[in-house]
Amino acid sequence: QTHSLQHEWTLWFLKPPTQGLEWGDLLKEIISFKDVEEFWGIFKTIAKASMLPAKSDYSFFLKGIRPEWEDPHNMNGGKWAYQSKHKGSNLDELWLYMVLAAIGETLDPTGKEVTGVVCNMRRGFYRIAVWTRNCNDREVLERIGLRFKEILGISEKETIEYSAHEDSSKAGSMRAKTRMSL
Ligand code: M7G
Repeated sequence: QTHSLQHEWTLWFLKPPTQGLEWGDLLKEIISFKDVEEFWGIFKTIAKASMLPAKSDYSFFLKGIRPEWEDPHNMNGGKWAYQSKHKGSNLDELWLYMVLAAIGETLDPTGKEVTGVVCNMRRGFYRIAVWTRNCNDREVLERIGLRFKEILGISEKETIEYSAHEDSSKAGSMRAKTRMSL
């Protein structure tokens, strides 16, 4: 017996940059799944996020949506992001909670906003993000942001920040202005 998910999801991997390759060439579609058992089969065999080389990403997105700003389902949207130092963190656990919340669809009370979740491994830090289709409905975004904090157990002292993909694509991810924080 299998336990179906509400939607089919796809795992993506972004390889660290190689000379001569563009961002889009580094992005690899790995595998899709539509039930809980298939998900566990995949998750337990892939490398833990904390073991990935710097500058690589894992993403889980609804099947048919690429983890890119340019995808029509993402282009008007943005992301809630939580960034933390790698050292001493429980990154692997937090990433698993995030993925389970995405595929179990417990992150998004509207059931329509979330397109996927991303884990960026960077030198000395990581970033976990939830991507949304729209970036203007502050009430909806706030609800998703609060769930995000709750799922990751983010303390009062730490904040998450929302940025629009449009701003990231113009200014670069690190410099995109923060539209909301929680
Ligand atoms: P990042 O991975 O969001 O954050 O973007 P980082 O600065 O912490 O590494 C890093 C760079 O990757 C961007 O400045 C872009 O050059 C490229 N990049 C990232 N994303 C998510 C996209 C995307 O969706 N589309 C394109 N074309 N480039 C991207």
